[in-house]
Formats: sequence, C-alpha cells, structure tokens
Amino acid sequence: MSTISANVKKRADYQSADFTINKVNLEFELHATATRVVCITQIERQGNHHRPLVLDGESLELLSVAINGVAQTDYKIEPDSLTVPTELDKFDLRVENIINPQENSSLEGLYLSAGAFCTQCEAEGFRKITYFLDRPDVLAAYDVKIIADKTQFPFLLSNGNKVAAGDLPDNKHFISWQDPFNKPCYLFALVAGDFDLLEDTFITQSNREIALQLFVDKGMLDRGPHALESLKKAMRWDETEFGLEYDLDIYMVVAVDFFNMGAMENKGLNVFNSKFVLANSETATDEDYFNIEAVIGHEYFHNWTGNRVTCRDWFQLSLKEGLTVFRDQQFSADMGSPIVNRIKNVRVIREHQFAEDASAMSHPIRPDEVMEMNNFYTVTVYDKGSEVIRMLHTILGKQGFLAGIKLYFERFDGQAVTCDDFVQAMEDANGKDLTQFRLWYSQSGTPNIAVFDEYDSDTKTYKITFKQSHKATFDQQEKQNLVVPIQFSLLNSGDSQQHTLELTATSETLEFKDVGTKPTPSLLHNFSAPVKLSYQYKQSELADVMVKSPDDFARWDAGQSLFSKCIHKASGLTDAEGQQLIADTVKYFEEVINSKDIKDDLKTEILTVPSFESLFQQADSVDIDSLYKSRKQLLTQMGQTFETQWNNIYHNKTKQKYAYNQKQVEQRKLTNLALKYLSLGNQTLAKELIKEQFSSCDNMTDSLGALAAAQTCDLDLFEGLMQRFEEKWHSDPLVLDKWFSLHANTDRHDILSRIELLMSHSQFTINNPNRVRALVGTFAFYNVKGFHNLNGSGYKFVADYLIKLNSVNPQVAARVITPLIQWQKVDKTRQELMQHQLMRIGDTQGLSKDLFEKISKSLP
Ligand code: B3K
Ligand code: ZN
Repeated sequence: MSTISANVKKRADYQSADFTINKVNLEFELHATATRVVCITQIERQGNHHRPLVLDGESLELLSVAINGVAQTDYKIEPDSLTVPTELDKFDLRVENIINPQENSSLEGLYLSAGAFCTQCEAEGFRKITYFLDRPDVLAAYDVKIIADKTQFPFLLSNGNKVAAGDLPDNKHFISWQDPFNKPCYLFALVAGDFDLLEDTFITQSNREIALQLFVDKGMLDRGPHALESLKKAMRWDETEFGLEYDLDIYMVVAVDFFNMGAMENKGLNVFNSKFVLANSETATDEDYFNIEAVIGHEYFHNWTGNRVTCRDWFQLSLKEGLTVFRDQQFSADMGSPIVNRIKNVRVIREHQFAEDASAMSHPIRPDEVMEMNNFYTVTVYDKGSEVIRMLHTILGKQGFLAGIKLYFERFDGQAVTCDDFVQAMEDANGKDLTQFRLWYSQSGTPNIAVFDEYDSDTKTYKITFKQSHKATFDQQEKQNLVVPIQFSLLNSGDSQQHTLELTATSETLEFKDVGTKPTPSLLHNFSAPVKLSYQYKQSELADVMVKSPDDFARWDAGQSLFSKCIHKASGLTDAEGQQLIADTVKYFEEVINSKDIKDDLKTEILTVPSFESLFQQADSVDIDSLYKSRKQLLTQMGQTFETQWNNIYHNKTKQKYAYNQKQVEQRKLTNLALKYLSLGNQTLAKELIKEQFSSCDNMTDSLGALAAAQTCDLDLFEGLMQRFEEKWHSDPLVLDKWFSLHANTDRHDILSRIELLMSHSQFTINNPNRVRALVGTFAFYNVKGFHNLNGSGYKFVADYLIKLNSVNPQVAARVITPLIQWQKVDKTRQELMQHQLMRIGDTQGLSKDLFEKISKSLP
C-alpha cells in the first residue's frame, strides 16, 4: 500500500481562524489553459497573536503577492499553502495567480465542462482557484469581475446582482457581479459560456419580483420548463411551510454536463448536473422528473439552511445537509405521494446507509475524523442526518419543530454554526432536554430494537417490551443508549390509536389493560427511527399487518418482511422445500393484488420484491449465490401465480398522452411492474407486449419499462431493442446513460467484454462522471452476479478501472469503490479476492487522498 502523508483532521481540534476576511474583490481573465486570477481581500487579524497569515492553495501558479500595494517577497509557498509573514492587524492583500482549467479533470475548482467554464468549490475547491482562507467560518462580501472572449462566452455569471458590463479590446467583454450577502468561499461560483436561456419570474409572499433564469446547452430549451416549474413550486412551498422567502432579486440555475454530483447551491447561482435539469417526455422518465423536482428543491432550500446559516467547520456538514434533505423530502411528499416518498427514503437508508454503517467507513452523522472531506458527503451525513431531523420533528411535533427553526434563524442568521447550536435552538424553543438525543450526532451504527410481547387472557393484559442494543462499529467500540421514538399500534385489540414510545432506557415495557384478544403489533410506523427492528411474527401475522395496519408504511414493511424472511429461509433449504415455501408465501399477496381498496401507489410498492441490496443488509453474513437464486425464484413465482392479474393490470393501461402527474405516474409504475412479472410468468405473451410497448409508447418511462422487462425475459429480444434504442439516441449522452446502465446490470456470462466494448462507444468518456457512474458504477453497485463472480473477474475489472480513474477524477473514483470496501458480509473466498484488489489499488503510484482514506480504513 502506498503511503501518503495522511493528514487526519479531527473535529476536536477546531480553532477559529487567525485572520478573517471582510471583503473580497476577484478578477478573472478567462483562458482555457491560463486563466489569470487577481484576488484582493481586506484582512483582519483575529485575537492577540503574532502568527503569519497562512492561506490555502493547491495547483496554483503564483505571480505576485502585495500587502497594501507593496510587493512582498518573503512569503513561503508549499504544495498546499502560502505563508505571508506580517505584523499588520488590518491590511489589503493582493494575490495574483494563474490556473489551468483545461487540465483540471477533477471537476473541482475552475474547470471546463464541454467548452463552458464552471466552478465547484464545496468543500475545499476554492483553494484551487486562488490562495485563500478556504474554510466555511470565514464569511465575506464578494465583488467579482469576469473578462472573456465575447463570442465564445457571451454569458459571464457569478453570485448576486449584475452591476456593470462593457466591451474591451480584442473582442473581449467583462461583466461585474456583487453579492451583498456575506458567504464562505465554498458558495462562490463562476460560469462562462454560450447557453440557451429560459426566463420566468416569481412573486414572493412580500410581493417582490424575483427574476428566474435557467441556462441550458444550446438546443435544449424544450427540456427546461419542468425544472423552472419545480423551482417556483419550491419557492412557494418554503414560504408556506417554513415562512422562508428568497432574498436576492435574481436566481440563476445553470445546467452543465460535467459535474461530480447532483448540483450545488452557490448563492444565487446554482450549478446543476444537466441530468437534474433537462427533461421532456421523450427523454426523461417519471423518476427523472421526480428527481429534478427534488434536487431543484434541495438546492433552493439550502438558501436558508446552508447559505444564510452555514457550517462552522466541515464536521458540521449534516447541519445543512441533514436538515435540507429533510426539507426536500417533505417537499416531495407534499408534491406527490407521501407513502411512495417515505418508502423511497427508507430504501436509501436500508440499502445504502445501513451498508455504510456496517463497513469500515462507518461514521456518525457528525464525523470526528476526516482525511478527505469529499469522502464525507455520505448517505450517513445526508440521509441518516435527515432521519435524525425527522425524529426531532416527531418528538417535538410540527409546531414545536417550527418554533425551533424560527429561533435557529433568529439567533444565527448570517453566521457559521454547529449541530449543537441547532439542537440548542430546538431545546430552547421547546423547553425540552435533548441531552440524550444529541448522541445521535456522535454515535455511529444502526441500533437494534427487539420487541417481545405477552398476552394474559385471564387478566386481559397485554405487555409489550422494547429493547435497544448497539453493536460496536469499525470506528467506535463503546455505544450508549439513544432516544428512539417508536410509533406503533395494536391490531385486533379494539384500540385503534397510534402510540409513540420514546425509548431512552435499555428496555421498556408498556402494559395495556382490558384487551379482549391477543393483539398483533404494527410496529415502527412511518419508519419513525433509523433502526433495525425485530419481532417474531408468524407469517399470518405479517399478512395481517400488511392488510390491516392503519399505517401505510407498516403495511408495506410487513409485506417486505414476508418476502425477505421467505427468501432468506429458502436460500438455506433444498430446492424443492424452498420452492414450496416460496409458493406458500406468495399466496399471502393475493388479497393485495386483487384489492380494489388499496391505491395503486401503495399496491405497486407492496408487490415489489425487496432489492438484493436490502436483503444483503438484513443478514450478518450472506451466501450471495443462493440468496440471489431464491430471490429470482420468488420473483418468478410472483409472475406465475398472478399471471391473470398481471395481465389484467397491464391491459388497463392508460391510453392517454403522456403527462407527468400523480395519477399517470402511479399507473405507469404499476403496469411496468406487471410487464416485468409477466416476462417471468409468461414469456411468450410478454415478448409480444414488450415489442408492442417499445414501438408504440410516447415516453421514456415506458420505453425503459419495456427494455427492463426484455432484460429479464429474453436476451435476444433485449439486444435487438437496445440496438434500436441506441440508434435513436446515440447523439444524446444523457439518454444513453440509461442504456449504458441497463447494459451494465444485465445478467450475462460475457458482461465484462460487453462493458469493455461499451467503453469504446463514441459517447463514453472517463472524464464524464455521469458516463462512469452509469457504466462502471451500475456494474459495481448492482450487477450482483457479474461483480461478485467467484473467479474474481468482477472485482478485478472494477479495480483496474479505479486505478485509471484515480488520476482523472479522485472524487468519482472514491464513490465507485464503495461496493469493493463493503466486503464484511460476503464469504471468505470473496473477502480475500476483494481485499486483494483493494491492495492493488492501494499500490497505485500517485494514489489520491480520497481512495487512500477508504482503502486504508477498509483493509484488515
Ligand atoms: N452541497 C453540495 C454537495 C457538495 C459536494 C462536494 N463534494 C450539493 C448539495 O448537497 O446540495
Ligand atoms: Zn445539500
């Protein structure tokens, strides 16, 4: 393993900055290989000390440093810093440097995305632009002047308001921007390019008119309206639900093709991965439409939770991310189906967050130690972070929660604060002691909640006991009891009430009197805590909860448990016994599929078999092959047993023209599920339906529905349709990502040579994160058979690719390595194969900090 001077930063070591920056004046003269940056800052010493000024900076060519107009020479340049000795307490610093955006394939700092300049500064990318105090607790007002060629870059954008513009010699022009709101440098943004522009306005609750501008690649205007509509919905929703109004007079969103993640909430100038902006019915699925609305909402909501009140240091990331994810989840639920949304949230937790907590990357939502900050934009910080906020919402109630939020903004607007500050505001606004609750911020791992009950028919007493336990995780041995809100009700007891227990001790027993018959508990309503809950249900009891619970989430969850228990059990039985168990289990779903009362959205979810990933997380050790096989047998049985019903559902399909609305979305989801089951239950029929749907549908959701069904039904048919798809979309990379992705998760023996071939496709490039995620990411995360091939070829393939990607884009490489470091639950042989590949990657010359941190943690 190569050694890196691994600089581990600890949360406990936080110190406020030696200097602060009051005002920033930036000037950019854009050039693909040599952009000149002049940064003039008003700097002030903080406290009584004589330390020199130390600025962060990476990959910069320094031209000059001046203090109060006097050129300096005795500064010291190191690979990641610039030290300027000075005794002055208040001074103007001028730094001039050159950067090379064209060579910047890390997509952090200033880089070129398909010919347009753009920036990504969070977390620590600003230091790749100029020498600066690159930390979130240094807040300043920015004036920015951008100079560039007028023909190539007619749009020159930055944060805030446009204050000046003009022509310059040599066909150049300039535009100046002023952002009146103090911000940390991670919220700085610059974009320059030629775009098509979609404009609209929004009138705020206090009657101010906001200009909305959406910048997209030339020729993409017809794919912009959904994003703009989503933005207006988000703005209105934040006013109605939280009383929060937008503050600047202009809100700009730019869609770029090369982007490391979903989007970035830069003040007044969001930069988006074009995948989360561009949509029309032909190119985007219902899921794309949903995600666009969610991500547009998320970035907009950051304007208050993140920008107006920001993080003191990066360990506090969940302060803004957990809270903003919670807000975007509430928004999505209000815009669409609450139950589908909640299930979606829970799937992320169970499939990915539980996996992270069970791996060597386990960390609390507020991490204690970080080597590379980009590695901590995790499902734990984001999604478990959101669950923690949700628990506060449950414990304090909606009004109490809103009172806490109000106090939080009153106290901290314009400041950089901590998670503790947030909880303190919640405590103070509600007069509630949250000392024990705070442990959710410092403790990692998934709590286990075991539930036991007993019923005494003589005394008509029912007792139910909840017991919490916590296993050690890779990062923490010692665990404490947490506050776990558990919502539940008792079926068949004559008591229809929902109860909420705030479990704080190791164990607590509740007693119910005058209970006529033994109730069946319906537990963890709405997934009231991010825990693994167990109760020894009989199959018939689960079926009871699935059909009768007053809580839709509990109904779905009971169905999932029926499936999961059956799959796990069958994977340990002989084939014949397994098949019998599966056939018996499937019968319980007859009432659901036949029901006229269950709404389509819930029905589809209940009838969807748990993903392999979530089954994987339910056991401590997994026999991959037999689990995979049993799951497939169950799917097939579902297809065969209910062939008639699937056929009926399918033929009730809407004939309406495509529209993205709740009713149609639910219908498409259900009919495409039916088609998939038919492809397992009646191949001959399915093949005809698939061909017909693929040829005649007017939207991407149904095209992909047909392809996904073909993928399980008949490989030849699949190949033929995939070819047609490619012919239609070969010049549209965003659409082709769906095609790359479908190829990558196909179960076929020659999958690796297929992927190699796809890498030579003219639209594939290792430089574009969307392409890499679609092809290599999908394979590693979801192609169970290919990735976990016992001959080790899948692991080796991913490792080889990561070795290449390491030098191109370390951030993306560190994402794609995730499945490889999660070797803890697989068999010994596979563990060794995976570890061997991790060691190989670890030996790479020039290994990035990003990969080093993950590999060094995960090797035993
Ligand atoms: N705050 C950004 C994420 C930045 C990731 C840096 N590696 C997007 C978001 O969460 O809204
Ligand atoms: Zn965010």
